[in-house]
Amino acid sequence: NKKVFIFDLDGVIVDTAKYHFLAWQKIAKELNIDFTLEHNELLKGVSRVRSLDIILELGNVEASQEDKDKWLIQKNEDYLTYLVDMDESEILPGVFTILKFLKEKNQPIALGSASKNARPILKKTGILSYFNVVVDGNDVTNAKPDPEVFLIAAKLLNISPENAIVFEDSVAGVQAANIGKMTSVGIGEASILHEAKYIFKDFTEIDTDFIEELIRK
Ligand code: G16
Ligand code: MG
Repeated sequence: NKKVFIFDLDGVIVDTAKYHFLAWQKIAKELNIDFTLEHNELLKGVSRVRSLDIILELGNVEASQEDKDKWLIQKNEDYLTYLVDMDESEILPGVFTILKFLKEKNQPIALGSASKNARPILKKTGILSYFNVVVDGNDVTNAKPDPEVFLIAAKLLNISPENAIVFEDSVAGVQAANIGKMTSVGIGEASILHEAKYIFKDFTEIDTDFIEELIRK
């Protein structure tokens, strides 16, 4: 059975969460909202629009659509300034090894991210060519834990969801994979990602035997 290996972006391939955090923190400061690294966990895997709503809820701030739109633009413009200097060195440890192994084995590779900035990030880090399809925040209407983003990726490659393996660092993303009847592989803390079928701290803990086993299954 042909498989597809679907990668989330932020927290799996690159650590852009730190840049999202810095950009959101500026908005929060302006609004006098206390926004900590701990709060930032709530935004992982969550869309830009929903992220702003979560921050406003934290500060009990009600805002007009006009203001929200302004902050969303401001946040993204600031976020983009952090991406300017991004290069291959920001690919998280162990990721290249697995991508190369999958390519050697002729396995389809997909990106399934909530971000609308996914393509420029893949280009800047030099790994866009590894991906057979890229499905991101521009292509979906329903955010994770809705499985839409992963289902579209599998469908584009003509592979049934049961034959899709999803690497995710967020709870919502793991749930999305499970709801979509895909094999979920959590990347991060076992205590947080316990709903995942398999869990690894990072890609350096995944060996090629494990990947081979997933291919054969
Ligand atoms: C990423 C991040 C989220 C971010 C979202 C939207 O998702 O984890 O924190 O809010 O993208 O990003 P943007 O503002 O660039 O559209 P993922 O799915 O790659 O982990
Ligand atoms: Mg993520």
